[in-house]
Amino acid sequence: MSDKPIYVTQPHLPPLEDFLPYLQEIWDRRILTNGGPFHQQLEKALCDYLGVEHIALFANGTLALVTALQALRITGEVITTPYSFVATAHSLLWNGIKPVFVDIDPHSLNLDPRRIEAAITPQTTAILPVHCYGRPCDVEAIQRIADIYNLKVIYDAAHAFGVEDAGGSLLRHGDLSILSFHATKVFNTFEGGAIVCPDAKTKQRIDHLKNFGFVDEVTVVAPGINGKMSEINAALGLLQLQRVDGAIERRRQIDRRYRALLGGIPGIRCLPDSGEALANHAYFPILVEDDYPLARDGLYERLREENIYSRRYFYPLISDFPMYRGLPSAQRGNLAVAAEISSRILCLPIYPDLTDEQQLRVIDVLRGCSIPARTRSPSCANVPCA
Ligand code: T4K
Repeated sequence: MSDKPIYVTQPHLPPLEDFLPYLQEIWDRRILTNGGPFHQQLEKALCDYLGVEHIALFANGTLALVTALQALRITGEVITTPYSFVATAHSLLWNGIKPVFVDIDPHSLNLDPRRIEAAITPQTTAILPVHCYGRPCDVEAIQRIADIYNLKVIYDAAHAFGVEDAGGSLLRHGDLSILSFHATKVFNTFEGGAIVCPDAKTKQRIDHLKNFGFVDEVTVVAPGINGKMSEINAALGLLQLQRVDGAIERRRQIDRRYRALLGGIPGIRCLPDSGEALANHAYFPILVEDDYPLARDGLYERLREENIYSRRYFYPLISDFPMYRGLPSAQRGNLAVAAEISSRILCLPIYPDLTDEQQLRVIDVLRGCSIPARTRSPSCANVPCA
């Protein structure tokens, strides 16, 4: 067992001394939250960086999702993917909305537009796709369907910070997009999130909804929640933004090296480029195929024995959790591609501070287990590879 653990990710942080002046300002000002100066500065800075019109900051991505659905007054049924983090579907239940799961595309691993129409009913009001791993959905096909059936589109873009397609920010698509700035994300503010929206009126409604529905001291227009990002998180965001390009560049190098060194291993399949003009390399998912000597869970365990904590994002499927599995759309027959991918997926460690040596440790385990039993090194001898 190697001594230092390697996790699937590790938050990128600035030097502590760089943060202290921001803290001093907060201490001096005594404005800690409720849309303070750092909150406003970060909203503006993120609009500039991401190339979008309006951003409303949130305490986390889940509150942003819950509020986005309320902002557009979504009710009834919403079409979504089972292949995501559970917060995607939970945001629907929090709003009393019925999730309708639709299978994913085997290449993009995102909601398959070819299957959406068959799931639309008179109760359907919106589509909630996820740009899974920051890989773009088929935004044009989804919008075409939304236009025909008069549906709203809210993108769960929790993984898609900074991703661009040929026309610019991926976040400009749909009616709204939400982001997560959780510790595990490409851009983190410890906890945090945002809604990206195209017009000032919607942004104003979202701002009311994230502050209990208050418009002024005596006027409450909706049963809003407390979803505001605090000044400490916003200040950290301002500092993180100065370093995020370097962080994404380092992720890109790690991604390239994985591809170069894993490419030749039979049974290990890296996902191909998904066509984005600018990727963020938020995750490094691989598929463990039948011709690899270990099944996915065997490889996951083998890595753990070496103190390497890969993650099975996203297994189990959301539709397999108890609060969803009774839904007709949650039945396995309806979600065959998602079930298959979920059983083979493994996300390898990728984060800016991952060293070349640490990455090699990961690659060595994958390589070691791919060698047929007779020729395997002693360190792999106890692995049931055959
Ligand atoms: N939509 C999608 C598609 C999402 O993926 C998410 C969140 C959301 C919506 C909701 O956004 P938020 O409300 O979270 O802003 C993690 C994150 O908690 C979650 O934010 C994320 N998706 C999900 C994909 O991953 P876990 O349960 O895997 O986290 P955890 O604590 O096991 O962390 C993973 C590894 O990261 C750890 O093994 C070690 C490392 N780590 C983690 C934390 C929290 C650190 O080194 N330091 C840390 O502070 O869910």
